[in-house]
Amino acid sequence: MKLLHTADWHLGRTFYEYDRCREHIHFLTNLKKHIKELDVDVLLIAGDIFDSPNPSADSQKMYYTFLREVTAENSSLQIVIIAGNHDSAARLEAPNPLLEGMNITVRGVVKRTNDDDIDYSHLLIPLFAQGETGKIAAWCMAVPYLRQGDYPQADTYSSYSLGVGKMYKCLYEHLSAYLATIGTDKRSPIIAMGHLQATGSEISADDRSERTIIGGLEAISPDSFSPEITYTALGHLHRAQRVSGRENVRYAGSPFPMSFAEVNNKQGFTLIEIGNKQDIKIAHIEMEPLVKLLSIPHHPSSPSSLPEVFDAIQQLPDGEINANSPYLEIKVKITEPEPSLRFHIEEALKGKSVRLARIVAAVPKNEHELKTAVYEELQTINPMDMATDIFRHRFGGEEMPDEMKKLLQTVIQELAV
Ligand SMILES: [Mn+2]
Repeated sequence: MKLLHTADWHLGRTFYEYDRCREHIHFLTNLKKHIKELDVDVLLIAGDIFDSPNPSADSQKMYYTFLREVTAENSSLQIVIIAGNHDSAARLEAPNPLLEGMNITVRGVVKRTNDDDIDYSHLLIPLFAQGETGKIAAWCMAVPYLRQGDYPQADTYSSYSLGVGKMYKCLYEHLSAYLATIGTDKRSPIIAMGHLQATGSEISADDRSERTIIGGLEAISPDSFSPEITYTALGHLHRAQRVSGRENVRYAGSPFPMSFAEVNNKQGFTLIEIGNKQDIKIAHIEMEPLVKLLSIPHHPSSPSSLPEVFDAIQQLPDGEINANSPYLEIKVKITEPEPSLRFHIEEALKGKSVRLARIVAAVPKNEHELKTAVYEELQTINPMDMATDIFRHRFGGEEMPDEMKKLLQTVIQELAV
């Protein structure tokens, strides 16, 4: 059985003022090609399909065109999609009556049973392999991004990380109990899905969308995923990676760089092959992005002086600017205000086949420290860090009490999109 794991498409995302629609179409075309060539049984999309809970008509059209075409081309392909923190859970699920007819299952909302318990069975999706009609080949625990109240209470504070951990545990127990009642003696492979931040994973240096829900308290222990689970398909972090050294607990990563911080990630998707004896082969398939991201200086940690920037601009390829021209960021060290900096850089870039995305001007505070003062950088500050800093200043170095942190975290969690 072959499964393809992808996540964090962020359809509709813009990059500075540039539209990335062509890059998304390029990715989806490639994905379709691979699904057909590899003869994939199940496609898993682990959240953040759209960049916004209220996606544009164009983004929605791109998504539905992909679903329509990929299922038409591969008649027995099954697709399981979970909502991420950027998606609207209810909106993503709304077309389910149509999608179910195309062998596509979307899970965004955690439903309740009549006696107000979590409806675990709704999140358990049977998976089928091609050519074995009617025979369940594996089970998928399709857990969307969880908001407060979606998960069982695990302690008196109703902590997020413990609650999410308990969610997977209960779901696994629910599935095991069900398999026992139907008398399955041979265990089927189990695939878990999730959109969360797992401890022991690396985040991109300045990705605001990832960081808004990262504050330490809500990172999920990878122990939440039982060793009995054949593969855990995660979304949310944009870097493809294993979690805590576990081969079979992975982030697929985003399909192309969403920020300059992600430029060295290996973007693509992950192929999982499960053999008859539940032996598993995992391979990350890298994909060349349609549009490259360039940085001056090439090494991002130290900004260049203005003459160095002009030198580097000279080295850029000449040519017309088109929709495939690379995006460029320039990090420049300045010692005094340079009101015409942008103008001079734009002049120097004339005739170069690049699209200027951003200029970061760094002013040295003293010899050893560079202070960067751009709006984007302010956005990268974790709200929890900001609040605890202010608390410390205002109350004479006193730390914010844990209970207050947890309450604040709940609010940040609710607002995180
Ligand atoms: Mn996310």
